[in-house]
Amino acid sequence: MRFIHVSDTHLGAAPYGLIDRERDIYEAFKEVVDIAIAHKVDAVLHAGDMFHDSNPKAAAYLSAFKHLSRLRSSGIDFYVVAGNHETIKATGVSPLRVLEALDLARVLSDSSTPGSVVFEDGSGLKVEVVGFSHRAFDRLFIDRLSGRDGIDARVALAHTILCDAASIVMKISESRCREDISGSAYSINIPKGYSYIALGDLHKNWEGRTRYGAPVIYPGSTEALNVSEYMDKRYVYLVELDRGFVDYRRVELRSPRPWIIIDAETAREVIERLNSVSWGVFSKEPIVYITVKGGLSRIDKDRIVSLLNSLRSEGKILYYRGPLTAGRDVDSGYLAIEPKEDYTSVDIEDVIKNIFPEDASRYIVDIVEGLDEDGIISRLVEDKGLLDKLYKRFSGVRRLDDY
Ligand SMILES: [Mn+2]
Repeated sequence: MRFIHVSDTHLGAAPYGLIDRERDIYEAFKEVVDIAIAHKVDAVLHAGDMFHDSNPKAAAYLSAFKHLSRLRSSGIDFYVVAGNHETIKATGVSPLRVLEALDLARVLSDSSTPGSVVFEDGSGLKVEVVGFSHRAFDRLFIDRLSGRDGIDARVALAHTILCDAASIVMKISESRCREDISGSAYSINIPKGYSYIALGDLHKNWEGRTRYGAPVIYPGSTEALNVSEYMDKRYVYLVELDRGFVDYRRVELRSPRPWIIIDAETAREVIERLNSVSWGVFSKEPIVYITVKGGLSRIDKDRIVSLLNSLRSEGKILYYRGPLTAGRDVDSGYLAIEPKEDYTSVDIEDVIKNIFPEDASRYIVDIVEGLDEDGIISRLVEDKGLLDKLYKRFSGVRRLDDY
């Protein structure tokens, strides 16, 4: 079986609020589908955050419909798990289910339950793909596979943060990750039985192994949504599976927007670097991101900005962030000319986990997200101990009619 592993396409995102950047996102998704068709794969495995939002805009749906239809006409299956971005908030229907209803995708998991499918390729090889949405991620570490018979190979498809990867890629401390995510969220804790672990959620490329030697792979997002996600190249993985055999390699994407990152000591250095760029090498106008150590005078700032503005009006660069005109620049000796982060979404689960006792937060997350799969509300009503805890937590809060 041959498949493409991709993650975090974030259809519908418009980094920095720019329409050109939204187009970049769709172009990257188109390229992923082009690659899958060119390599004549059996399937595409998407590890989540296919959409940027749980209520995607029309253009995002259009991109998904258009390119998934091309996969379908080429006889290529599309399997996906839900990431945190597309997870159901109130309606209980993830946008991925719309794709499934149109027979364009198979959603393996978009709740707290994992799900799996058995794929049989032309040679009779049976591969089970076990999917874990970001709400089912903890099940990835539980040593209990489906127990189906006659399976030749298993692949895990999961949207989750592993602390060994995050501490390197996102520079989050391991202890903080263990507290925030899970103490067992490590490559080495992924159980035996998988030939390949296809992950999503980290927007940068990372490769690890389970203690049994299976590759644990984050391809990274198909576009950088902000400067912290910058990599000079972006990838999908081409994976070949057979009985007792796995081979995988990175396929570089050509469409992602280039960046010029300048980390300079002085204004003069910034200007020299900008003047020495060979603009002809770029297939798209780059985004410029500049930091200057040592502070800048107003004149130097004006000089840099006027150069950037002329580069932009000549169509050589797409975007830069205007300089800070006040604040910590000169005092701290550090000025950042940086794009404003557009990434302001708040994970409701994080908020709830901070407010409620741990065992209660699980119920409340589900209720807030409009799910009642396991009869949560009726269990909550019956669970006297839990209600007591909630009551204690809020007994200090004045009721509305006390005012
Ligand atoms: Mn993501």
